[in-house]
Amino acid sequence: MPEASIEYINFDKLISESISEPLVTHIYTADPSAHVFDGKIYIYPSHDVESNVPFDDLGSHFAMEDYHVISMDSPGSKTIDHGIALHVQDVPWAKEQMWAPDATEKAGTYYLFFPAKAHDGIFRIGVATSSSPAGPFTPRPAAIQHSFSIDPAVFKDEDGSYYLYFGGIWGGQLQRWRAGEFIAEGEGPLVHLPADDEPALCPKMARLRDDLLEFDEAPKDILIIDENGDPLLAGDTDRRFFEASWLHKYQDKYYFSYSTGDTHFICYAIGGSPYGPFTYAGRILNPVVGWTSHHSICSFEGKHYLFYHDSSLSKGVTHLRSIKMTELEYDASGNIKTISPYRE
Ligand code: FUB
Repeated sequence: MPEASIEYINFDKLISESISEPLVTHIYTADPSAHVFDGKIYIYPSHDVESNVPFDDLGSHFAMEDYHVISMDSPGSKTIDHGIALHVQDVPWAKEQMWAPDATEKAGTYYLFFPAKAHDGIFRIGVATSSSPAGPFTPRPAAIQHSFSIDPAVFKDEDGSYYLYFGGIWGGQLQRWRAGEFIAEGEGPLVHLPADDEPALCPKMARLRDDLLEFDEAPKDILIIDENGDPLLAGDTDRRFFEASWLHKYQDKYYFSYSTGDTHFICYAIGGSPYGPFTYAGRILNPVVGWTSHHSICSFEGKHYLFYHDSSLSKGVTHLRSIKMTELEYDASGNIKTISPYRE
């Protein structure tokens, strides 16, 4: 496990071998969701903090309380921290654990989608709005109806439809929703997971209502299939979905990308519709220092960028991460070239 192997890593060497630097160093940030608004890059990350909560497989040590928005005029330029954009204390339905957010824009209003644990201990997804991409954001009084689990990612299609992708297993609680309602009993993240030879749990998606404040349909499974058309199995931990959904379009195809969690890859799958199915296509990012891996993909002036995080700045502390970016390339067939985050 990464925690146990930390003592064997030479962090100074690793930092010098990183292909990119942290985008901000005055705070810890993670889970970067990047978009271009008004010609600038806006990044919506988690804001990592020291929690003194012991490490566990539910991610209880990720005890974040607020969000900051980071912007930059262009890749490589100075980053600006716009301060607190939303705090858990201002969200009536949320109790704790402000995990990976995302944002979008419609008709001059900016929408921040974020997961948090509600007062009953169940993860839900909320929306907050602002007239500025930098916030501050005003939260809705209640979470999105019928929302659950974590890691919302919003995708605007060319026809003007908006879709929300979400879900995460283990601490993200997706395994507790297998029967369509939350299974409260059973401690630990592994209790309700499928067996290794059963289909893996699917990420979820739903089209958003015109006002982007609620789902317009019941959340659906996103099927990730292998080269034979069969669903990836739960035991296929190098390829199956764990958390950190992202959707982008390239050359008229839909690319669904995600983290494999306990095997630490960012992978992707390609489909012909925002609803999938998506055929597994390969790895985008090899493992980073730290347990989690989370990303987004954003284009700026004709180039494509991978936004990701690692724990090299904190010298391996799992819950103290730093956002980074690097160029992402496609080959002539539309496959993404795998990125290694440290030079060999
Ligand atoms: O930042 C908390 C959680 O860690 C995110 O929701 C996951 O995607 C993982 O990065």
